[in-house]
Amino acid sequence: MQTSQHVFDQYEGHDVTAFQLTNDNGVSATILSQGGLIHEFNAPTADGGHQNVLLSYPTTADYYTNPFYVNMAIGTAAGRTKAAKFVIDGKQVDVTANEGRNTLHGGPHGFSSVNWDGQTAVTDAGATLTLTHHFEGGAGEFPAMDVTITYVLDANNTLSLTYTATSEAPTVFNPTQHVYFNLTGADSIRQQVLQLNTTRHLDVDAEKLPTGDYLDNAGTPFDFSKPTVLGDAIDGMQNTTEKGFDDIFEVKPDADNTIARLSDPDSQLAVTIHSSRNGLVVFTANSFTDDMNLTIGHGKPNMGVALEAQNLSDATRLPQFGDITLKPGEEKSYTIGYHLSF
Ligand code: FUC
Repeated sequence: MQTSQHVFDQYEGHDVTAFQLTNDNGVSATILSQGGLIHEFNAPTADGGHQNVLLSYPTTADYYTNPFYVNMAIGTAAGRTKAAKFVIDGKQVDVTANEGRNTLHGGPHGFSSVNWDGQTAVTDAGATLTLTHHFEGGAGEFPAMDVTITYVLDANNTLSLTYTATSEAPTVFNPTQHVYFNLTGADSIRQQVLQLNTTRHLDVDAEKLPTGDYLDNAGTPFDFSKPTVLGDAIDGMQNTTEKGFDDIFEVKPDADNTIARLSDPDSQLAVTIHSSRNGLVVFTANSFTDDMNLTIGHGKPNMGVALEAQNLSDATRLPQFGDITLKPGEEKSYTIGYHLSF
């Protein structure tokens, strides 16, 4: 187990630090202080090299030219908060809209927007990075919060991210990581295979806001109950506006919190996602375009698949989705694990 760090580059006038976590099996993860984004997650290959299972960009600024939050930490509220407001205990909090009249992924000053302080360590749990940030709050912002994200790469090839927060005023806390997987570096994930622990997904309106209704997956392209070739499922979505998935699945974590597994049939590579919460957004990068210069080439639809583990979004408006509140005096933590097998 080891950790290292170096100055990755500069972004908006400050240094961006790259923190690398490596285990004894040759698995490594590189996390940037800017946006808490996971720059690379590498599996060892038979020829002594490594395979990055995420989409990556060469520079920090490149990540921010892409509007789709590539690999970034997302919070305090993943997904869409309708009409840029939420109500807790009868009190309304107004925040800033950044997608039409709604607030997407924690708004313009969310977890993805800041340069986090970082500290590495090797502990019994594994190679560890702790990112911390104090969000100031203020008018149009989510209430002030202290947030820690702990990234641990363990001896069993699991990279786990634990988001912990406290706040002085009632707020919401529903973090995720917007990782885009592509297990092979091919220019599309159509050949890769996805299985989800889910029987239903959410009905959404024209603004992609959940209506509160659930839709059955069975008998539709949303049925990932068995390992399913993504290209086949995407073909079944060609009559939708997205021509692919940008959808919120209600997931049922099993005994070890497995909610999803993405695998490549040609190699032994697979990623299993663990989360104790009830939501997973699947976004098949339908809107990636040629002007995006990723490390594996120009952007194109279905170049990666974002698998965003979270609580079902906007749950203060739709309480049947569960509890995403964070109240003064409470500390809440959520963990997402990505287990690599190869
Ligand atoms: C997912 C989608 C959104 C958006 C974002 C970057 O969360 O639901 O539509 O594209 O990713």
